Amino acid sequence: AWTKYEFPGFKDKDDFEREVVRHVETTLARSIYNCDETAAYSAASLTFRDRLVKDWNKTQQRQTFTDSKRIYYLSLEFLMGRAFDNAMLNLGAKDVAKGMAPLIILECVGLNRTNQSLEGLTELGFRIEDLIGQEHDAALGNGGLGRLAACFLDSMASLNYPAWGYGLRYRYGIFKQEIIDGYQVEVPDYWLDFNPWEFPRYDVTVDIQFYGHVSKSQDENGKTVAKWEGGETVIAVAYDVPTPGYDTPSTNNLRLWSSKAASGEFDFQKFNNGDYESSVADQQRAETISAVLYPNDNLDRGKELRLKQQYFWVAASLYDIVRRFRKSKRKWSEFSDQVAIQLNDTHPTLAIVELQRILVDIEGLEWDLAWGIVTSTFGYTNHTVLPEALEKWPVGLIQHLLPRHLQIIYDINLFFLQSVEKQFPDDRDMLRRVSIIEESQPKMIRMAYLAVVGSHKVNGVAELHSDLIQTTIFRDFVTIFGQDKFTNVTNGITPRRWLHQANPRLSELIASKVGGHQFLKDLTLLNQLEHFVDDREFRKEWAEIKYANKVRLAKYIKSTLNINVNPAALFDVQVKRIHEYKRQQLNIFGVIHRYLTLKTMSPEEKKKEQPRVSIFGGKAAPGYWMAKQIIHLINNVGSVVNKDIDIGDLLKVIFLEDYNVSKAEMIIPASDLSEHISTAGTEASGTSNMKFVLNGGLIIGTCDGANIEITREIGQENIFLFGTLSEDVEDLRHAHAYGEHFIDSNLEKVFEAIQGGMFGEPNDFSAMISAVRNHGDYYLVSDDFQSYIDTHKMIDAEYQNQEEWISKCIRSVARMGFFSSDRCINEYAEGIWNIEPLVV
Ligand code: DL6
Repeated sequence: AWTKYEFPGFKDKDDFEREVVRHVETTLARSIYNCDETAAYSAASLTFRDRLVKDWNKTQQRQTFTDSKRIYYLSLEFLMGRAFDNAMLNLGAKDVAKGMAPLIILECVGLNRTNQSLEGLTELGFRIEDLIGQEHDAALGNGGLGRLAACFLDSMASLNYPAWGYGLRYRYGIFKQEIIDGYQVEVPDYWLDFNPWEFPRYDVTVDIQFYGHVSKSQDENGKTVAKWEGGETVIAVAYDVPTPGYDTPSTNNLRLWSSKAASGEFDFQKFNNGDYESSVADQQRAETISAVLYPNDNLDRGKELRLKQQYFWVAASLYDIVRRFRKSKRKWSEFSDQVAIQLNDTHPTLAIVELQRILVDIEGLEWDLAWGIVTSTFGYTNHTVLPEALEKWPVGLIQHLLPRHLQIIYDINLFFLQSVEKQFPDDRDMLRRVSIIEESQPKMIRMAYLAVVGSHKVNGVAELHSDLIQTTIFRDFVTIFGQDKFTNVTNGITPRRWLHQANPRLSELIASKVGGHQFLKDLTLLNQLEHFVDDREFRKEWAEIKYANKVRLAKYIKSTLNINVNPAALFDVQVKRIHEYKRQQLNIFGVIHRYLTLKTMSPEEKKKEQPRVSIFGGKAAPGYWMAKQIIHLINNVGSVVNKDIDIGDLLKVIFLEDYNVSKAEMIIPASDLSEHISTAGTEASGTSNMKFVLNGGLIIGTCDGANIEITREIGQENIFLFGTLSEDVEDLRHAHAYGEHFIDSNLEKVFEAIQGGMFGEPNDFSAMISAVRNHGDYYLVSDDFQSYIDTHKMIDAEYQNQEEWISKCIRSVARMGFFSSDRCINEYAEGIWNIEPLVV
């Protein structure tokens, strides 16, 4: 039975409005006569925040008093997006905010609410949507990995799990993307001008040590004691962000660390000597650590500052976790009964080494006892098998930056290899293969291996991906540790943000059919929608909502790009990071093929064609040249196609600038079809595929990542699958390299058009074509091209039967219950963290 949590927020609308006005006047020190949208947003946020903080305090107190086990989620990225709307919805209090604006305006113009008709004044007021639009996205992440962490925070709070997130408070999140003359240009994203959602904790600081040396001595019992001395110290300052659950008072904490110089503001001696620049240099150097998010997705660049970020963050977080544990006065052997730490990819792997250091060097525990505590505390989630994304750090760099940690890593490796040697005395090569230290030039630390050795559970993020890690990169480790250590937790998304917030009309329509909003807490309740698939009226309402969402996106396209798109056309969307493995190049080649085909058609033939809008969005890592060329080609194709009067509404090609979470909330509900077309075996999971289907769009996809499980759940008649299977990928790559490489005539025609200059300077795109033609076509574009365009042809035909199309969409949504991040978090809680909910 589900009883709705009554948010003890505001007595009524007036109560809320009074507080908003108070915040305008006192907190913001603005006159009510000078209240613009930014001020109204700020005051409304602060008003909600006041309530949120009460729940937050209660949650934290309850967790402390009950001394319950907590999960600590360590992620270098939290792609939170906006907090205001989310807070209102999770608290179930959005309705009180809707009428807020007129009051402020009434006061501004000196009118009394009671004697004026509101109708006449509403247009003077603020729309809640506009206030929501004032908020800067908290974009502390690159893509899927960071957004997953944000969905997990939502689910952990909603399910009442005592959980803390730990991350870095970057001053600059992921860069803003501008498109200038078709090229991506990066602009810094300074997002902290006014952020009501964080609380600086100037009293919660940790000294973080770097560099220095290690001295060893004997204690009174003759035991060798290592001491890490010297070097430099940087201070970590905590900033806390409350993360509210949906329909529960549980409000967890996300603690983000900011770096600050240990030596005060700046060096006065240098300052007094007139050496102004270097007087602030130390301060700046320290602050640089948390200054900027590395903008690489699925790509490891091995920069020293990145390693510094990683250690700074894990050392501060572990200090905090251990400090909390110490307060409980429990024995160290009970540590993992109280603490579970999940490593979101290998970025926090140094936490394993740091905890071992704390236990052995500082607490004086025996190595084996300490190591037992460490391994039972950590779980590691792998998010990629791409070789270029697997983190490795040069031994020399770690030696320089973290000399004691390097010794510990060597010891961990030694004891591990000794046990492997015992287990497999006849397999000498095994030691080389699984060693945490890669014997290359220079020697490298393989962080994924360290994470596997130091954790009790290792999971992939979709079934295929979890199988792949067990049969490829971690194959030997499965042999060594046994199957039980390896598991799968298929990713999920929070339906609160990705349906209720992003698509409120659809959420309400669904609620009206499935017995209210409970489905937002138990997504499997969506299955009741199956009963309404044949209900004409319901299908009509469903279609109207989709159309309205498309109209909204069309207006946005018009306002930003000055291009008219027809909302009745099929909206075909690919929004995600730009990467060759995600194959936006396959998509744009397909679009060019469509354009060339349309150009050969007679007016009668054209009339039968399904109009399309191909919509792209996504950022390329600034140093990823090929990805940037893909963006350039998409824009160039758009500028030719969009003004071709022979083509008109039959095809439009749109590149939406600066794709981020807020834009996703607008784009995803407007999609008819979305593209999840990675080369099989390369996309660990994908989560936008889930968001698109949940919003009543169909998908075209390869047999990759979570597409496979989506197919299993919604039925293969409701998804458009094409392309090579993962088990055939290696053979095809081999064939390209050593056999004959066949490129079919349709793809050749596309290449000829590009090389003939139809879309601008051909040389700009010769590397992209060459990658397919002459360099082994690693991503199998040529192999999959024909089936890709055939599938699109089939889609065009199916789209024409709108009744059937809508039925497919409804059926798919009805079957998406599995993909809630709540299910996913329950699996982690039970199978990895061994943790229980704690109701506040
Ligand atoms: O698990 C979240 C997300 C998956 O959905 C994507 O398929 C995968 O590419 C992404 N992985 C990464 C790995 N990057 N690093 N470092 O972002 O994880």
